[in-house]
Amino acid sequence: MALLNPELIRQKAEERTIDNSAKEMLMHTLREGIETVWDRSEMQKPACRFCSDGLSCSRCAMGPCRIISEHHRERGVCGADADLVVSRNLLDTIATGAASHSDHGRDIVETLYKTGKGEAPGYLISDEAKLKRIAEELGIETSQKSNDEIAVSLGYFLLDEFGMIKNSLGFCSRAPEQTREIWEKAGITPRSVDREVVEAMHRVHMGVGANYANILIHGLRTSLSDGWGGSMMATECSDILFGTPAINKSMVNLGVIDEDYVNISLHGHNPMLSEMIVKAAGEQELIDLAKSYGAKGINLVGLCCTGNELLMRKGIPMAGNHFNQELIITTGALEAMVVDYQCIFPSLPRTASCYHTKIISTSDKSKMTGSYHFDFKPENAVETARAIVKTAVENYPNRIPEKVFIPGDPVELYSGFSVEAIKEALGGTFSPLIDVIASGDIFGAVGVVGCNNPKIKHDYGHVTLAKELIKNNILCVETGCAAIASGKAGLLTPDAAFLGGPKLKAVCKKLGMPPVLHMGSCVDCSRILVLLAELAKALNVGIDKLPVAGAAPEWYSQKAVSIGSYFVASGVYTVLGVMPKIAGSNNVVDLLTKDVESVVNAKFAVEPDPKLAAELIISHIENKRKELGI
Ligand code: BF8
Repeated sequence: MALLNPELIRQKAEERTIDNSAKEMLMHTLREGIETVWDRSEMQKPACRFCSDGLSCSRCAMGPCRIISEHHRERGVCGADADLVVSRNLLDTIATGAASHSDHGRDIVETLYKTGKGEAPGYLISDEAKLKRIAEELGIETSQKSNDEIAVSLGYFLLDEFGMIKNSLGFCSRAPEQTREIWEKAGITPRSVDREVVEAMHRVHMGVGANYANILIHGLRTSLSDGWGGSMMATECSDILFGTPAINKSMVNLGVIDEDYVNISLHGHNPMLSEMIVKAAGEQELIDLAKSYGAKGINLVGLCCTGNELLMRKGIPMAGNHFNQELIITTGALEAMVVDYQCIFPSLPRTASCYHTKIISTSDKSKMTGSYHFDFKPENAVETARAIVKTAVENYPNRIPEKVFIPGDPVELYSGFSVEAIKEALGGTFSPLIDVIASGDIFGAVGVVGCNNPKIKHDYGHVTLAKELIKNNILCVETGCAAIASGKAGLLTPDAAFLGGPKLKAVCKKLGMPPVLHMGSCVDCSRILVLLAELAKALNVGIDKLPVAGAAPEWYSQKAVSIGSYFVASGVYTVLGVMPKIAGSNNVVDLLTKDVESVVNAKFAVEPDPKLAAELIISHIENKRKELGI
């Protein structure tokens, strides 16, 4: 039901987000009675305490069970206690996240393979040098081979990394020796992608894993198969196919929607779809079709991580992050939202039903009730992308002008900070970066990553943490929805250096760089791993010795749990802004926030207040600097 009191509406919007364009749209949705994620979150309250604490189990048909120690229900029907129920649930969560990133990676690797085979018309090898470099790194002979042949060999090699026979992951050799020794000693060196995920599913079956610590250690191994496996493959092969990102300038927030154009938003994660839509939308025939309907042309805008992929490589404007996905529909000026998979609200067709917007699903893994479905595959990518764009253009005359409401002006941002782009900007070597870290001009670096979650005011966690860190001369490297939040808040420009501490400000001024660097989508957290590995190897230490940290201030997704776990397993202290569902087991909490440090020299912390999270991180970096003697 619509809220009619304007003051209440303004207050509610203020409570929900710090994104000004989102605030305007939220007031609009509240006035119009259009349901959003915040409303649904309120309707779900109060949350079940057992579920929040990880103490409910519905894995088998003897249950469902809830562990309630004060009522003598200390064990489920199978006999599992709180530690086991919580740890099994958490391993399930990590495996889901690792599987999601890695299955995305597999789709990209398969596209590379098919491109080499000539079975994916429309796709090209865009970065030939990177194709050769990665192939050679993995021991593939390249000198006598054409690019297509190398793509086939590399694709085959990487597809094999998912399987069970090799029992090793090629990209793990990128980690410093000291870090790999820690993994070996702890028994968490990942053996392949699918093996770790399948084994995780096996271990959570009733009557298999019955020791919480043993279960959680496998969680770390599973997450490493994501970070140094599936996600890294997704990043590297996307760069080969679509180009390695270089520093570029673009715009962000809901204001990138242009009333005069056919607007299409690209939402989801996998660039194999969105890159083809970009090509199709550039075709004169489709632009002319748009003009024939009275539009000035076709305007593509990104959302979430597929948006990040396009922003990083092509400078396509970004409409926003996770919690902007419903609000962009309510502008009334969106002809189509094209989605692939992950982080797409299943209710989008319902939201769109109030407008003319068509939700177009494209993956057979991710069909949605109420969407228009196009079966997109590497083999039919060109025709399907054209058909999708044509559908969007033909929907333009259905737009209802009275419903159009586009908030504010977009904000400028810089993105494209791949490891290669950072190295190039530093003059072809990481030495200048290491020097400024050693001198203390950059006190440390923090990977701020992850999502939006209604438990934290939209973007407040990300932006507040980033501001606190840069104020303390700490460089932020960001991915996913965190990076988009910083973009909307104006932190991704060199001018934002004025918000930094005096030392960081001077470094940013000298190098002309923003104090917060956008390193890409969530699978591109693997770029952060590669950067850390390069820095650690230059200093001849393990990653655990670096003055760095990770943070996920507003995480919601299983993928974010996998990222946090592989950060920690790689030696990076990581602070979460939202408590995972583990509070029901003190032993699990202690293991993850204390004892795991004796295994991988890193641990988790949970701190919802971003200012306090910054304090934890600063003191951690101080300690690491002392240990390094810098
Ligand atoms: O993979 S940050 S809400 S869009 S899960 Fe999703 Fe979280 Fe955004 Fe990208 Ni990542």
